[in-house]
Amino acid sequence: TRQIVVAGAQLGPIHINTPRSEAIDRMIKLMDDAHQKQAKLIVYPEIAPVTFFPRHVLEGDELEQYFDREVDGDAAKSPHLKPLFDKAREYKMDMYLGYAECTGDDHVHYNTVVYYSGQVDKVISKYRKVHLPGSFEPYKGNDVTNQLEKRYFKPGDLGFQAFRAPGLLPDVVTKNSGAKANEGDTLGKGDAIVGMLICNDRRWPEAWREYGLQGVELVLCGYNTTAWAPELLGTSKKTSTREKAKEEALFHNKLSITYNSYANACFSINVAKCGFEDGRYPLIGGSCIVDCDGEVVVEASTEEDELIVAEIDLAMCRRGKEKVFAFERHRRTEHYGRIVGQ
Ligand code: CDT
Repeated sequence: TRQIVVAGAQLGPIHINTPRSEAIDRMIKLMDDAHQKQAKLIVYPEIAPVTFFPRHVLEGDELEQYFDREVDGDAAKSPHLKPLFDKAREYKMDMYLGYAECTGDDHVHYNTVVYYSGQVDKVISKYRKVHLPGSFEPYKGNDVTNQLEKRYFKPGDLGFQAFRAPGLLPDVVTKNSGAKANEGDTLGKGDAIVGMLICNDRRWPEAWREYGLQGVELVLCGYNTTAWAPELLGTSKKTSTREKAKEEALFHNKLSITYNSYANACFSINVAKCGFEDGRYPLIGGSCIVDCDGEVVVEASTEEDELIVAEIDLAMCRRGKEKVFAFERHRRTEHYGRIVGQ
């Protein structure tokens, strides 16, 4: 077996005026809980410690306050995030941490996540969101919900690089799931192959398949998904009320993560920031850990801070990777040209 306890740290609303330190305290409380439950990995939502600011029209310092420079646990570079790294180091816990990134000299903005390995005490991977939803120009009207990610971020430029999380699995592990992160790569005994997505990416099978083709065993994805924004989502007879629109948003979340986990024979940990931010903007919950057969193993039941935990066995991925989704035997790439614009 390749068993491991993993956790998703769903966050309830973070308002414009929620102090950053208060949000970090809440995140640490969830990490304490994860540690008590023996979790080796914790996944936080997209742009975790602040309100989902792309819904607002912002400029200058009002906008820049939400961005962090280099996030690697160094106090000088990202002081308010340091307590999370300190705690993860103490607990030897791996961490997926989403934040809004502003690069060094050229000041490019990305919607970013880093993977910190508590085993080697280092940020070992970074991913920048590729699929940015919404619009560049704000929607018109007084009571609209904007999603200005195309305005505030550049599309990610790092692609979908699966990576090996060293020593994430216990030492007793003897056999991997048949997965390889790269051509010719052999897994260390305790390594797991991990891929990272951010929110809207989870709706795109191409993103998952990029990881699937690298033998991914565990996909991590944080999200902020509006439950009601007709300007963004469009309307239909089925989504005429706020209640129905939210039901549909939850359904599409689950549809995306369950099918793509199945079709790539991998587990996934999907984590929301949710509830009503500023008492006005509803975000869906529905954080889930999904297994490699597409089944939900555990699901959040609130729209508040809530830890979901599961013991999963990455060896289960082997069946899908060797049978139904043995890509090298069954894919017919000669017919897939349109997908990459050939
Ligand atoms: N943050 C983010 O990417 N949100 C989008 C909003 C809905 S667009 C269908 C999402 O995909 O959840």
